[in-house]
Amino acid sequence: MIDDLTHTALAVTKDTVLRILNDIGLLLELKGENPFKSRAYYQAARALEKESGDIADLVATGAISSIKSIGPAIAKKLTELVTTGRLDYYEQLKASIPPGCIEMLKAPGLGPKKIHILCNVLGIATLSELERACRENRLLDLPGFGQKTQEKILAGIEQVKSYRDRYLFASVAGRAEELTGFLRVQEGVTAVETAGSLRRLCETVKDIDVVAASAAPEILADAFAAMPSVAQVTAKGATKVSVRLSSGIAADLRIVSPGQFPYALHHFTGSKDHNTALRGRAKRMGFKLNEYGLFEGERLIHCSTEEELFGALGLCFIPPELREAMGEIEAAEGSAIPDLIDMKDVKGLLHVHTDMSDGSDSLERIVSAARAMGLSYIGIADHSISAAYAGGLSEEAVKRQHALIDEIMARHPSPHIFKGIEAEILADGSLDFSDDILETFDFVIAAVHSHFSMSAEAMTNRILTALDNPLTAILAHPTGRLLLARKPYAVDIDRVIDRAVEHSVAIELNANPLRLDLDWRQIRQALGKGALIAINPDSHRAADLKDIRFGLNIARKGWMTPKHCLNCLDVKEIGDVFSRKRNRRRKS
Ligand code: DGT
Ligand code: CA
Repeated sequence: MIDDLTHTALAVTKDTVLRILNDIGLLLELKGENPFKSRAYYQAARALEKESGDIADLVATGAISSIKSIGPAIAKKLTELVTTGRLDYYEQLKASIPPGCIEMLKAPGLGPKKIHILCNVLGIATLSELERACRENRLLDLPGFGQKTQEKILAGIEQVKSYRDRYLFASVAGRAEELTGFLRVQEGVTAVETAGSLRRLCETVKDIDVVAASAAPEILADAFAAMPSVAQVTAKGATKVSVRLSSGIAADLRIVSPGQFPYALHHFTGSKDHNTALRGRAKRMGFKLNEYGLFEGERLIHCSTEEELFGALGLCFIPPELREAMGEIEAAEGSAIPDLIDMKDVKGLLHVHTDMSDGSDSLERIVSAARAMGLSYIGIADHSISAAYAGGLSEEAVKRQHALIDEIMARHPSPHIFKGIEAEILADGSLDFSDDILETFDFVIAAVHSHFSMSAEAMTNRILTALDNPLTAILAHPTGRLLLARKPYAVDIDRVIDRAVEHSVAIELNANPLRLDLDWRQIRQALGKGALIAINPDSHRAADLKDIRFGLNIARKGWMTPKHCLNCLDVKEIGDVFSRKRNRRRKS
């Protein structure tokens, strides 16, 4: 979505160029320009996405001009963007549209054409003006709008409002690391850690919390406030500095003395409910716990690490990601904190797209990326025939892909390539390929990508039917949510989990940082019922195999250990799991 791109001297990446091309297309649509104009930008983005060369090289050699679908005018703009880090045309275009109209794009049910009408016919320029117009039924007289559209828009506005001021973990984590890296090397600093929801590996965060210990707090406060990435200093005292970064997110730095660090780090890591529970425990033991220390009367109980702090309270260390007041204190009391899953436990990755459907890298490239990651297997799962929007594979294409996989495996036995498919769950719960075709795959992932607005009962039955198919090995992104963008569809997840357990279908934890679906709270619930979870990258580029780390964060938040995870099985074990599915079909 259109973002504030504050240009720096940093090299412009291909992703940024693609995003800006798509943004220009959208902005032109918002302005009500000739559709040919916006289409030219969308087409240029698609063409560039398929190019494997480095964007800077394409521009430097002039090869950018010979790419089909990139005409001279767009090539010139791309050259300006890549060589100067800024595109004047884009900046002017953004400035010519009220920010409120751009924000409206985030509301489901509102596309650029409708927003253009609302802004130009009704003169609406902000989300709250639009909300008022809906409540006053002023949309009903507009061409192409009706009662239903108006209701949908209102629901969309509610959603945008509820997501305002939160950020995806993945879009903030890198910035927080830069920030702590900067603070660590400042004079007098003895310790720096991120805290808050970011340290707890939450899927979205409101801000960046950092705790630092320093013998020279004033110097550190000044250095933090003067960082080049700071757009505004919102509060500045001796122990706390609050800023807004130029990317829009707020960051809070708490500065404490080295002796206070473990207590402050624990306090500002939270969660609030965990803190409340731990303070209650301390009180029952005759202590007082706060951000300044653990006290017995006036006496400070000395702890030099968080481990020692937990130890003083009779507990083993609680990893930050578990501090959600969901039984972690009781578990730590009995030394029953699980040995949480880690990247070293992951043997392979499933649910990987190639350029045969809507991925952008070839099978071979993906396989080499998997090899470089040290994986012992990879499970290709492109879209199936009825996913026309995503270049779903025809039966013919499936045969070609299988032949290609056989050929690659003959040349390189490792990593092993499992032949999979992400089959569409149709509205009636059947899968879109016949079982005879599905049986030609090693594994079948069943996925809902359509008819999201069914009733909970209908959606649940639809998914249960798909789980009843003896060939279904994995249920993809079980609730369909897109973080900060789309709510889960209505579904009785308890019944879905029960049925998945009954038929030994693994439930996906989709590692795409926008999805992270199944939610960690529900993962915990699913583990309690004996579910097996597949942590899948759902990658559309070789580089996105690394998204697995976002899935692992959430898996840990859901108390997962390697034994709960399908892709912690070794190649032989997972091959046997898949074979059992096919045998079950033959018997059924
Ligand atoms: P967020 O920012 O909404 O993503 O979530 P958090 O958990 O980072 O919340 P935030 O930034 O408001 O506060 C950071 C931590 O500081 C929080 O997890 C626990 C601690 N904290 C803040 N305010 C309070 C409070 O009023 N009481 C207690 N016990 N702890 C607090
Ligand atoms: Ca926070």
